Amino acid sequence: MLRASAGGDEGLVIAGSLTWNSGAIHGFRETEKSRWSEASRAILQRVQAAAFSPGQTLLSPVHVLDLEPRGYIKPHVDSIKFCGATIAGLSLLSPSVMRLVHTQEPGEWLELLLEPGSLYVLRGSARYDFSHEILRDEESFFGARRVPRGRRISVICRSLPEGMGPEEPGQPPPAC
Ligand SMILES: O=C(O)CCC(=O)C(=O)O
Repeated sequence: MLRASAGGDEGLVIAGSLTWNSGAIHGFRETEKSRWSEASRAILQRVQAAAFSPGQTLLSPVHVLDLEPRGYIKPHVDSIKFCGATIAGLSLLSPSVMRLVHTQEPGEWLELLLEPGSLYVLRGSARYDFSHEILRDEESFFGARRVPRGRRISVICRSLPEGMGPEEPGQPPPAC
């Protein structure tokens, strides 16, 4: 895990990668954030209520990924060592296209148009049997519709891997 910070807990930081998706992401900065303003915390609570069941424990802190306009994410399945059964991502700023491809049946695929402010949830088969990726600008089409890529920020909540002890069960991230 490569870590460096600018601006302490508030800063977006590194040009490296956190452990669960090492090498998959290009043209990005990222950070893990555990302290949020009250307004942001209220949004995170809505995300968590929509995406996770009450019994699930969330990984804390929350992953924030800042993709530059030319940045992209190669197909990958998040490691079960670092991520549990649910991944929920809030997309901000630029629209983008997420493609899911079945890892055993590459002919089985689908694409999601991620508008700013939209939430996607990967669980069940989508979480474990399909890779996910964010298309680079040149390939960024949703059907026939061109989806030009600008800077995109995503806020990603994950459940804890099964068998890992809860850090703060059921608790949303603390406010700043
Ligand atoms: O930016 C996103 O919404 C997806 C991030 C992702 O693929 C990951 O962190 O595994």
